[in-house]
Amino acid sequence: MTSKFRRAGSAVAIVAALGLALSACGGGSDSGSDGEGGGDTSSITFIPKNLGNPYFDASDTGGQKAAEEIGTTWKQVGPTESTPDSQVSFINTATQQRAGALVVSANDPTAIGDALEEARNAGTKVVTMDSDTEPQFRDVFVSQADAAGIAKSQVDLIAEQIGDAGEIAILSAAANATNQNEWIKLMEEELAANHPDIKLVDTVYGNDDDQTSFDKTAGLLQSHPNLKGIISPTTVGVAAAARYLSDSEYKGKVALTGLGTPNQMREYIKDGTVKSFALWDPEQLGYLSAYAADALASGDIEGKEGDTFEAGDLGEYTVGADGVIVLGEPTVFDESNIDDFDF
Ligand code: RAM
Repeated sequence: MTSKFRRAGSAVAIVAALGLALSACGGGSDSGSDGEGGGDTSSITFIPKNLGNPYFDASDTGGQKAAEEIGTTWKQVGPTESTPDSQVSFINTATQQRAGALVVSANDPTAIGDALEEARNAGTKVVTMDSDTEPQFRDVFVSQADAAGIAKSQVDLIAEQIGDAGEIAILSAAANATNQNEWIKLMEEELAANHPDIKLVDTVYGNDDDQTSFDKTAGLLQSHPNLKGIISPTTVGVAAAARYLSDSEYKGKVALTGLGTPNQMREYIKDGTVKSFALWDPEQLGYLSAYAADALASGDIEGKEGDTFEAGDLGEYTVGADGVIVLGEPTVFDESNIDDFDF
């Protein structure tokens, strides 16, 4: 921890403590409603793509932990559906409440741009995490891992499972999601460059909704009788697809991989529906995002390339080109290690 950071951190803690004493109520977290916490200029508001996704609940836990360490407040609010502008009203409320910083996983690269601009004009710092907006709308983007590395690992996993040949499909999240669309573009490039015998026959969107993703899986299997594998680069999609496959004639015949949480995928690894999948730690992503948000809100960093800040247990991070901060490398989960993880 730099001394500069320590000073900023304790100032934030004092402001937060005063805020709590004045309002004589517990700080915000996890309610899913906007609350009335107004005017705590060190507070951090987390707006995931949608509520009810264990992935974002894990990020919320990490953010909350970091906020406690820092001595500020953190709360999660957000829409029930991951549609392009469903986050706008939550951003506007946080702006009116003069939140110190927003941490947002964007459902669309531009639809929330005006609302974020207003927030920043009012002095609220903006961190995108997990799924970015266009760079002009935020101060920094906390990225889970290098996008090309994620895409390559998804393609490598399916190639390994289907003998590097045959038809595959992608079951994605929302059609406009910045993160999934970037990974899909890079997966297509990777397939074209290194896997000439794999044919991507369809890409469908489950909107990070369990039932929609389940139904889209059924649709893919019906429309493509020769399908050999599915890649689902969304924790909601891959779990729903695994549930469908595990109880169908396709179990063990159609391969499935993607980005999933070990807790949601464990039973499908154990029952043989899924051989391997990947992810980073979403709790760490929330934790790092909260530290980045606080470093911006306290004036410790501006979000410029080369700025450094301390992120608690994770150590020091440096802001890279275009304001991007990268958490680390994804992990591949299979039968041999799935029980070592709990998120
Ligand atoms: C879902 C969301 C999130 C994505 C993960 C892999 O939870 O779409 O944005 O990063 O999957």
